[in-house]
Amino acid sequence: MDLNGLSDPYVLVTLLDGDGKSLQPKPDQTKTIKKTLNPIWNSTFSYSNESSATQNCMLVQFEVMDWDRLTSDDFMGYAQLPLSEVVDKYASNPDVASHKFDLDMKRRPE
Ligand SMILES: [Ca+2]
Repeated sequence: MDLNGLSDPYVLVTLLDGDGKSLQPKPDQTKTIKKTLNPIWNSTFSYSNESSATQNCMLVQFEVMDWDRLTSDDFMGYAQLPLSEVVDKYASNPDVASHKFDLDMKRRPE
């Protein structure tokens, strides 16, 4: 959080394997939303199911960062979504085009 009580959050999205290792050369990144504590990114990232990263993905990790102009960006928290939950939800409602997932943000790895 910045001195003004707000943050400039963006999210790094990373596909992880079963050991929690990144499957991408670098994470995907949302745009930065300046001076807010209630960001809405509305970002879309596409992953081909033919890529080895997608095929080996077990978790999708979302790391929320605070962009800072003069210092390195601050880590704010993270959440992980098991891909099995996504598959289960779509399998149980195949006619629904999109689904919502509730994610619990954590401050540090457990
Ligand atoms: Ca900041």
